[in-house]
Amino acid sequence: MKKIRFERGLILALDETDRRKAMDIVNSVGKYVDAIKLNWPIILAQGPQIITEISNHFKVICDFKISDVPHTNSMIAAQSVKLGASGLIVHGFPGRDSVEACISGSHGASIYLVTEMSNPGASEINVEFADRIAEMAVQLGVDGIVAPATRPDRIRHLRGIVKGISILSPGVGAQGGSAKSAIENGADALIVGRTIYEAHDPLEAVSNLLAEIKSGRGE
Ligand code: NUP
Repeated sequence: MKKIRFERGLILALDETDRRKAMDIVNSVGKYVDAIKLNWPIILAQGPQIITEISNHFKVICDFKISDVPHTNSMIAAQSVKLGASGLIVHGFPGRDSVEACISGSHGASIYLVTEMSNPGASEINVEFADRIAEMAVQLGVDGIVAPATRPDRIRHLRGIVKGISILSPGVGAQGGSAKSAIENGADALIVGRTIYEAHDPLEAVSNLLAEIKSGRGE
């Protein structure tokens, strides 16, 4: 399977549950982003076939934060890929065996491990073991990690651990993070939802974000 490349540095988090609105946004901004990330809200609202429908035209990352025992993880990964996913977001905290099951179940799809979540509460417990998950990501040879744009200092720190694999950063805009700062601190791509799909003009929102990403990359 062809790996997802983050040339533009932007992933649309399509958490819009209204089918028409969601498809309008996909049709207008799809070609300007590197991938479209689908999470439980749209899957539960529209059914898993939405993965297939969108993946017929664009790269899809399924953000199911897969975090079960190995056997179940492997089945979730396989079913997601069968429906059309090119990438999967997986939790690292259940341990190496559970992540390895996602890798083998996904038949070459890209795997991104969540190191630490972008919400403030992640500081309670999650931050403590994020470095170990980042180390595991490197050891297992996954394609990247998910790290918080809300804490750019943590992106920079984790970048020091995961040289050579991608960092995807959610938390820009609605959660308070800055696009430019996340990129400057080592993110390869931003995961952005509400700032795009709730915008009066989603295409304009994408174009503003792409300009910030370019500036963060020093282009
Ligand atoms: O740590 C994470 N934070 C986060 O927001 C890991 C994630 N996968 N996400 C997802 O990114 C979240 O579930 C949502 O789909 C998207 C961010 O959306 P928004 O805050 O830009 O609307």
